[in-house]
Parts: sequence; structure tokens; C-alpha cells
Amino acid sequence: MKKVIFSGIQPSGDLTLGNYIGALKQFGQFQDEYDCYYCIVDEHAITVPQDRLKLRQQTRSLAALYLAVGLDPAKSTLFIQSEVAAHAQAAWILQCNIYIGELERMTQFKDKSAGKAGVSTGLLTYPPLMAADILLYQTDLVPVGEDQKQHIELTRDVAERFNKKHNEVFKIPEIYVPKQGARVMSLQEPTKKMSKSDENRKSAIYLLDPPNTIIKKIKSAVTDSEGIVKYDKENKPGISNLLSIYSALTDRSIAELENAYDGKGYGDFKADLAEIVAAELTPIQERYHAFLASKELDTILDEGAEKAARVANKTLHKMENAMGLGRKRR
Ligand code: ATP
Ligand code: LTN
Repeated sequence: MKKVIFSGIQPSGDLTLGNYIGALKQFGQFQDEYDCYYCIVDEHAITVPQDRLKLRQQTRSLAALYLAVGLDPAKSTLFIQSEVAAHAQAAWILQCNIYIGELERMTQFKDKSAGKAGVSTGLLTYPPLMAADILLYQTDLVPVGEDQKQHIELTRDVAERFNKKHNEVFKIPEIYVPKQGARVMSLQEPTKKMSKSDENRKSAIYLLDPPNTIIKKIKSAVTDSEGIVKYDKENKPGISNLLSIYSALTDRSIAELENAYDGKGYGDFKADLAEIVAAELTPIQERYHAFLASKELDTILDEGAEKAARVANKTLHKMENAMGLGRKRR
């Protein structure tokens, strides 16, 4: 039997180059070897306030993007989290097996709740829902950016704890982070991660940015005054980030790039990088617009949800049996 991959992205805004390099770009590569589930995690998105119409539009847009980067619905199961009820049901059971202290320690929770009034309970219980996503499919591997490491560790902990108490219900998943570009940084503040919810639109390249915007943003990316293309994350975070992006998109090593740009300034380097990014994104954008306008998108999502529910319900029933919920189910 094929091993299982599961990953999810929130429809919480326009996707960035960070989402692409850290997550999306990997997804297509697994399709032939693994049984892949790719989810649009809209229930995670509502842990912070969302506009109802925008959320729907972003959900559809993300589905079209998944397809545009090359996910093949004949090989991968593509679906919307809220359309498979088992996710919320399993999350509740997992919440009852995770301690509050474990959730309060999560850096994503601390970052997103710091200084905010009216923090939702969902923001705190975000990780059990994510654990449910992963564990319901008996997942082997979870491709994500580095920022999700802590959540995957908690998922493993709760799965091991549950298995110990209730016999083997879950497969214990492993994280998969890309070698290059696991943490793409902001173009304006290169010590902060590039994020789709950043208010400064210049800090991120969005997957749907037109080529001239991409060129402008890379040109104005913050670097240093030394003018030497060299990787030094501590002292030269800006150029180091651009080097990582370049390397992730071309499969050329950082050392090779440093050599190639030896004696050249940041101007040449940035111009080449802008061209590479635009060349990577333009065909994706063309396919995206075609999918967004097609009826096929709804059929793919309907079929995806149906298949996902069949698989997820099997694990959910095992969880309910283990906890003694309802009547015995097979
Ligand atoms: P938000 O800013 O709204 O929290 P986000 O941009 O972090 O969102 P998510 O939907 O949380 O995006 O993440 C989708 C995937 O993209 C995850 O696998 C995450 O690890 C990855 N990812 C997000 N930002 C980056 C980044 N800057 N570098 C590499 N990977 C990233
Ligand atoms: N928490 C993730 C999104 C996410 C996810 C998942 C990723 C929700 N459920 C399951 C992998 C597997 C994020 O914010 N990037």
C-alpha cells in the first residue's frame, strides 16, 4: 500500500511565495509515489475574524491554485475541511486528550494572540484540529514549512498518548520540510517570516502578482550596504533570504550562486531573481484563471470531499469506539 501524505493551507488571504516554496511547490512531487490528501483548512481560518464572502472566495481561489501548481485530482484528493464533518468531530475528541498547558505553549498561539483583545477559544484549540486533519488519514508524512514543526510534534505526542491508552488507533506522522526555503522571510523585514496576513503588501510576493509588481518588490527588498552576494543569515538577513529563494526555485546551491555573482552587485542579482520568480509564477497564474472559471472545480471538490469522508470516518469510528462514545461502530 502507498504511504499517505496530508497537508493543508488556510484560505486566509492571498498566497505568498513563502507558502509556495515552503509547501505548495512540494505537493505535486509526491503524487505518484504517495496517496496524497490536500486540504483547504477553512475551519482553521476562522480562528481569527474573517469576512464571510471573502472567505468563500479565498477558499475557491485556493482550490484553483492547488490545481494550477499541478495537483492532479486523479492522483491526489483535494477537498475543503468544513465539508468533511469528521475533522471537527475528531478535533473534539483530541481536545479532550490534550492539556491546556500544551496549547498555551504553542508559539503560533502566543504570536497571534499577543496584545489582542477578544482572542477566540479556537485560536487556542487550533492544534487539536490540525492533529485531527493529519491523524484521520493515518498519515505518514506532512509536508509543511518550518513554522509548523511545533504543531506536528504535538500531533505526534497526542497520537502516541492515545495509542498507549486505547490500543493502536493512529499512525504516527513525520514532518517533511524542504531543504531550501522552509522559512522564506519578509522582503521588508527579513528577520520576520513572509506571511499572507502581513499588512505591508510590499513585504511579500503574492502568487498572483503580475511580473512588473514582482520586479518592483524584489528591487526594493531590504538588503545591506556591503554589496556582496554572500549567505550570512545573522549579519546579512536580506540577501541571505533572496539567495534562499533563488536556490529553492532553481535547484542551484547557495555556494554555486555566491560564485556566480562574485564581483557583481545586488542590482544584477535582483534583476535575475525577479526574472526567475516571474517565469515560475506566470504559467501558474494562467492555469489558475482557467481553473477558477471552470465548472470542473466544483466536481473535483465534491468528489474530493466524498472520498476524504469515507477514509476519515473509518478512523473517527475507531476513535469513538476507543472513547466509548455512542454505540459500537465498525
Ligand atoms: P498566516 O500568515 O495567515 O498565518 P501563513 O502565510 O503562515 O498564514 P498558512 O496557511 O498558515 O500560511 O501556511 C500554509 C503553508 O505554508 C504551511 O505549510 C506553512 O508552513 C507554509 N509557510 C507559510 N509561510 C511560510 C514561509 N514564510 N516560508 C516557508 N513556508 C511557509
Ligand atoms: N496549521 C497549518 C495549516 C494546517 C495544516 C494542517 C498543515 C492545518 N491543518 C494539517 C498540515 C497538515 C498552517 O498554518 N500552516
